[in-house]
Amino acid sequence: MHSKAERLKGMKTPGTAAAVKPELAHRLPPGQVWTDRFPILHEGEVPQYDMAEWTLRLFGAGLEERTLTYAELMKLPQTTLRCDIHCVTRWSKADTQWTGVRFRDLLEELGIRSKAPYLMIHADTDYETNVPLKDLLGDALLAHSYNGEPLTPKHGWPLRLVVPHLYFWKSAKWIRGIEFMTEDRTGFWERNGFHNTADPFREERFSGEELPIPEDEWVHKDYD
Ligand SMILES: Nc1nc2c(c(=O)[nH]1)N[C@H]1C(S)=C(S)[C@@H](COP(=O)(O)O)O[C@H]1N2
Ligand SMILES: [Mo]
Repeated sequence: MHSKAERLKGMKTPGTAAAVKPELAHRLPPGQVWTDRFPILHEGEVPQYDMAEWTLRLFGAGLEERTLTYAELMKLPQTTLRCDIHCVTRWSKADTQWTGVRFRDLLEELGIRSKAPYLMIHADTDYETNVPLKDLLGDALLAHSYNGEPLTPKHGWPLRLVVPHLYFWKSAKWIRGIEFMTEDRTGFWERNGFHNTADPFREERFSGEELPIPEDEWVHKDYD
């Protein structure tokens, strides 16, 4: 029988002494391994910003377009979130800590009552990912800090989304716009073979055929 679990058991993960953490076993989704490092993954270049020009745009079905400056965002209620993160390339990282504005607090503070059930998160550089509204009304955070320090440019400074219960490609770095939609539309990875809903505990990695991503691909990426 084809068994992903069997193959993973025998897998070597160079440089990741933290791969086995028995006390955290119940928090590790199927097919994942823990890492203590912080891999850096994205398409395209790390963007550079003039913060005097930077804005976050909210638009789409059921709301008048709104534009927030960074200063305005920083004045909103701030929340620190501690969570595990899970990348589809099979690394998971436990107890990461993010600070920023909860998505639901943003809606509340801006008086946005749109019931549009789907959102498209627009990000640099030419990245977008779709997330249902219901997945953003819990812990999801628009984060500007990691472990109490401003995000590094490579990890999404000045602002990234963190949706802890979905695979990490939904947590767009360098976000610039949030679009409310009456119907679902697919984002970048969702159009390119990744699963639309992306629940790591249901192992919703791919939408059709498995993509040929080597199981240790992430080990060879850039890290912090
Ligand atoms: N703007 C943007 N955000 C992105 C990506 C991207 O290519 N562009 N990649 C996603 C993927 S696949 C992952 S795993 C995480 C990685 O975040 P990290 O580099 O901080 O670990 O960012 C996500 N957010
Ligand atoms: Mo990813």
